Amino acid sequence: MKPRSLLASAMLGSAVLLSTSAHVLAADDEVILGFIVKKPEQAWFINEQKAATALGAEKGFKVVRLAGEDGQQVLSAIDNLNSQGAQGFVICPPDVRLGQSIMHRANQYGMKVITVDDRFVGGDGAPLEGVPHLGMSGYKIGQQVGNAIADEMEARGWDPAEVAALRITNYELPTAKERTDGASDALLERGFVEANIFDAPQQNTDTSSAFSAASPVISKNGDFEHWVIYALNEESVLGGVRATEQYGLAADDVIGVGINGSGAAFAEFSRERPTGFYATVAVSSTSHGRETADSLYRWVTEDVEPSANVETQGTLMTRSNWEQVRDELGL
Ligand code: FCA
Repeated sequence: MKPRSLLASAMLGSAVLLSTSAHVLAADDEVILGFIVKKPEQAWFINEQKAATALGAEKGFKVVRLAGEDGQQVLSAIDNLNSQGAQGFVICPPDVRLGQSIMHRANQYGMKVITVDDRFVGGDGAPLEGVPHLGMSGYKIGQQVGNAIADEMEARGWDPAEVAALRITNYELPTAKERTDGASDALLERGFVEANIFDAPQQNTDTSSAFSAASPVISKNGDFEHWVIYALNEESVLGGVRATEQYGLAADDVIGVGINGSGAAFAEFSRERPTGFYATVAVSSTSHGRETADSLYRWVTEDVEPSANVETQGTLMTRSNWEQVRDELGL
């Protein structure tokens, strides 16, 4: 460990950062926080990092935005943060099972860590204790998705016996499972036929992996004329919608409902003609970025321990209200 980091760690141990020794270390007094995300190209994560940076500009701390698309890249990002003198970082990890190794590296440097969106799990599959987290209330938001689909099926007068569901799954990620489970349960409560739900397991949480997972499932069940689509996020639902288009289904025959309410959904709602992407449950990525950065900042500077787990809520966003919801959520 570099002497500078040792010193920084020692300082972090004290509740008052601006202690008597602080004047000697003027350069180290600057608060520097990392914000590492698994998918730096996705609008959700771009906005989270942007919001954290904006808060830093307001409050006087620096945010270093980094990509962590796999374990190796995350560990290098942490090394990089240490060499810049960072006191901690917020992270949405590329794989929640990396929690222990990420914490090991962070602890070596005396850095504080908060997870956002995807929560670390330990060897037993349960959330890793001791790492504060802020994320969506997955099951509830999933139920909102299921109910929005059921409402729209009714509005279109579809007979549930003749509707197939494309459930794009990612069961290795607990927040993804909670969301699709919530949607399935709500749909079943509303009379959806369980045998008509078809799983398309995706390898990743993006549009292309969802498209690859969805295409064979749609062609294998070509007897169905009406499809509903849900997944952990709108990027994945968009992959499913693109697969129905490629198969030749019309927008009127598809009801896709996503989750996030990010630029990916805005672009879709801005198209001249409606597509099968009917709606999304929007959550404020701005608040996710701001709140986690703020908690970390207060933890580092005032020793205020963040809440163990904060769950955020969503609002249904459709082609007709998306601009209003976007503004309400500060997106
Ligand atoms: C996960 C998803 C993202 C976003 C976030 C809150 O990380 O992959 O798209 O929904 O949770």
